[in-house]
Amino acid sequence: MVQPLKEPNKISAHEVTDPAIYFNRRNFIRAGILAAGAVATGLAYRRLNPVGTGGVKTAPIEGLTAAATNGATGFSVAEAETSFEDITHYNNFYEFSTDKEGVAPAAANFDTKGWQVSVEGLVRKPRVFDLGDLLKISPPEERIYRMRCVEAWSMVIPWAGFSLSKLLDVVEPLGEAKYVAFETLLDPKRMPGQRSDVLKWPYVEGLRMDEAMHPLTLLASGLYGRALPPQDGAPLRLVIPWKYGFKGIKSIVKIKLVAAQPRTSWNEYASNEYGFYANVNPHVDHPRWSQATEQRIGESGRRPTLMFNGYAEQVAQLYAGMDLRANF
Ligand SMILES: Nc1nc2c(c(=O)[nH]1)N[C@H]1C(S)=C(S)[C@@H](COP(=O)(O)O)O[C@H]1N2
Ligand SMILES: [Mo]
Repeated sequence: MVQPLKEPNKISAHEVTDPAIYFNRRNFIRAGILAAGAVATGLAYRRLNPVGTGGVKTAPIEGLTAAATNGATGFSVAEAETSFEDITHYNNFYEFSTDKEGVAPAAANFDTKGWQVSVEGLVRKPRVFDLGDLLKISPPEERIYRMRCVEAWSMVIPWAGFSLSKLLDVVEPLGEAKYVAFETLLDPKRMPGQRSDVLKWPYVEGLRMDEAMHPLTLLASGLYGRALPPQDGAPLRLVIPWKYGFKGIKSIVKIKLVAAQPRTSWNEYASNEYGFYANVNPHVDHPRWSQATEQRIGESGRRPTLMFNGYAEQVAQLYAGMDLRANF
């Protein structure tokens, strides 16, 4: 979304570099490292030796296991994982920078000590969780999901976390709760991008209750077997793999169960371009670009975008009977 927000004369050279060219250059640089890594893939290896950490040092996540699927599918895609280097150096996180490569350096010293998350609203047991207590609700699982940004690039990311439903169960939602509203930290001292009015702060997002309770909806605290780096939304973010990336709100401090559809940041910014649902849909183009194909970061060429980002089998029934063109 960066380029459309800026005057042409404010776009720096690297922002207009085609992602394919940019990443092929970087792939070339790390080809040697990857060749060594390819013979020793797997959770244990990655946990100890994330490929190309690029100076990102976060704690390993203890007790990480594969998702307990109970026969359900979609928790792990069999597609090449995007490198740790790309996942942590090509970011959208406007609280730090609107420049994708500028986010990692701007967020490097983001301090999450003492982090708390308030879970409130239409629940029987509202509670302010210390992060450590929240993370004890359920064991961390590795979930390998596709991630499709509305800007038509994509990645495959091995997240760590557990289903949001586990947290919601703890606070006991009331029958009147129909939606869940999420908020990012508001603190312009620690998040310098909030001193600009590029978006209205804090960043807010929302889901319908059944979307929030879907087992694929992930409360993520890590990636590649380590705690989330700041640029990816430390210490806690949302990941909804069948929706455009902007629904995956980062650095969450508040989760509120509500009766009415909550406001969401990008919808408020441009409601004709970014809907509340934001389900990945190759048949509904963005007003200014096609959504039919995408650039998988680290690959050359484009691949077709899949309905619900390839998770139709798991989630299409949530939208049965809805007009997906009107509810985009
Ligand atoms: N608080 C907050 N959350 C955010 C964003 C943001 O700017 N601020 N950007 C969103 C967008 S547009 C995308 S594509 C993903 C990017 O996640 P990643 O940088 O970890 O790949 O985060 C989403 N969550
Ligand atoms: Mo995005």
